[in-house]
Amino acid sequence: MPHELPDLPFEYDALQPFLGEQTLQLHHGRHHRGYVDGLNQAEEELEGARRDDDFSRIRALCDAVAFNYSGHLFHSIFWTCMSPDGGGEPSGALAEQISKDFEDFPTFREQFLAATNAVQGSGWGVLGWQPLDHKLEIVQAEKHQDLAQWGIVPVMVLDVWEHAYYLDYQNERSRFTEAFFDVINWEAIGERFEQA
Ligand code: MN3
Repeated sequence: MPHELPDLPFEYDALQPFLGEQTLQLHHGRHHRGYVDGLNQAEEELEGARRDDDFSRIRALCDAVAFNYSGHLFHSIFWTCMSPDGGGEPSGALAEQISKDFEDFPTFREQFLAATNAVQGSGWGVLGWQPLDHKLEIVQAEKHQDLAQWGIVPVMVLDVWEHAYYLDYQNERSRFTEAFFDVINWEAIGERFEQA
């Protein structure tokens, strides 16, 4: 069953001035689509490898699945982390857990921004739930999958590949990541946290 590109939960021009229409069109329609296509292709090739009993390309195929699956998953979550009606602070169970694991919301915000701004090259800032310890953790991902911590369920992700912000912010990554908090969809993130 091939993977499909999910629709954005808002129109391409809905997040202005945080992100322009062109940025979202390219990001969703080309970049995210590229990961979906790459994942489908890699899975098709794996099926062929099993059929032909030829695993000579297994290393490249495992790499392609890890990269493209993680890219598809993170983008699918990323779109739901933003809303034209977003902003403010989390509430309910998520707010309580953030206070427990990060002292308070301003400290959490500061650590998340610091970690995300410091991603080396292309990658993501990730807030995830670690079920082994029952706590929230902030981690970095390089590309889509490197530096990952096993077991973590991503709850909130922020894309800091240059394609995510360059048209609107040029090289000012930290201006983009701070503005992300103006459109952040705490309701959807809170629901994902409770599911995790
Ligand atoms: Mn991206």
